[in-house]
Amino acid sequence: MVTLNSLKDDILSGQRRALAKAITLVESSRADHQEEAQALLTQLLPHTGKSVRLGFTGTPGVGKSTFIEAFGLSLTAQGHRVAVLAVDPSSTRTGGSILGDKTRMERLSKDPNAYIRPSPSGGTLGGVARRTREAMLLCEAAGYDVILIETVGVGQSEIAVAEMVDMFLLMLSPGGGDDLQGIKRGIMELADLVIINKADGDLKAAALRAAGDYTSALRLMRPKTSCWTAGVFLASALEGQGLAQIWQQIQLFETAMKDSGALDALRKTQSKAWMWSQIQDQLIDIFRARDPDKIQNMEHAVAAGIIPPATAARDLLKDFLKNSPK
Ligand SMILES: Nc1nc2c(ncn2[C@@H]2O[C@H](COP(=O)(O)OP(=O)(O)O)[C@@H](O)[C@H]2O)c(=O)[nH]1
Ligand SMILES: [Mg+2]
Repeated sequence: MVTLNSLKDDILSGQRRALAKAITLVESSRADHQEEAQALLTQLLPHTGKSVRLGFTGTPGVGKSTFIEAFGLSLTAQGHRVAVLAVDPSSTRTGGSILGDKTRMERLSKDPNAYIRPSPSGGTLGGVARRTREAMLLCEAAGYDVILIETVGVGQSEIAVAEMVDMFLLMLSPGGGDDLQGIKRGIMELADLVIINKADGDLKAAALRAAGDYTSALRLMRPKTSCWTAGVFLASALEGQGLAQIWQQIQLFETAMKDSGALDALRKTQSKAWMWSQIQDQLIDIFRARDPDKIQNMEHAVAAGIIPPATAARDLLKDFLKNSPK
């Protein structure tokens, strides 16, 4: 495949258009595109893995996009190449994703050393996460050394992002609704770093108080890894405050994780988990497509309380396996 080979070379030489084309391929649901995308990823795999992978989460409005833009600009100014991706399972082709709202990242999107890709749209969270993860690998192959992934603060997408990055950063606002009780404990436990954003103007005093509260809360939690303790840092994305300190923390984290072997172990675990989630997703797709009428009937019967769910599942599985070539 000549075209695939030249696409590969163009990506490796850092051409944005080739990168965009490859991401489009990865995002396509067409079977032949998927085939090509997987072949391309296999070829590029040796050139991936060299970036710092960062996930940002927090309730909508906390300032993730503003922060990522300011942070991204500060990194490109230091000579880094920054890719910004998103996981937003709620985004649709017409509605646009959180990052589709380009007004907030206008400056970064004009930066030749930054590449911004909105969330893939449509489909299940699993599908959106796969496409983002593969886009991340393509960005790495294209030479981006810092990957920033923004997640919308709803449901499972945070966990999906936490499972594809090295470091998970939780952004909170000083008070403003997401107080201690409002934050899901589970998300707090996933955080490697907590950022209290909007520590500026009238909110500064509240931010300082919040930092104290969250620091105490973090102390009560089990550390994710033995080589790192999550801390709380203040920032103002709007004024560009705190960015340097947070970047320093990220570097300390990466060093600690690398030196202890924890980063390598984490990425291995993530890759294996990734394979299994793909098997799960694809099996379910095949399963659903096999006998949609029977599945629908079973769903009705289960909903109507005629057949127990577990019995229906066993029945459908038995049928499926009977009709599957060994
Ligand atoms: N005062 C203040 N406002 C901010 C800061 N960061 C973001 N904002 C504002 O908060 C709003 C939401 O920001 P946005 O980045 O879209 O939040 P996201 O939904 O988490 O991506 C916008 O009006 C921003 O201007 C900050 O550091 N200080
Ligand atoms: Mg946003």
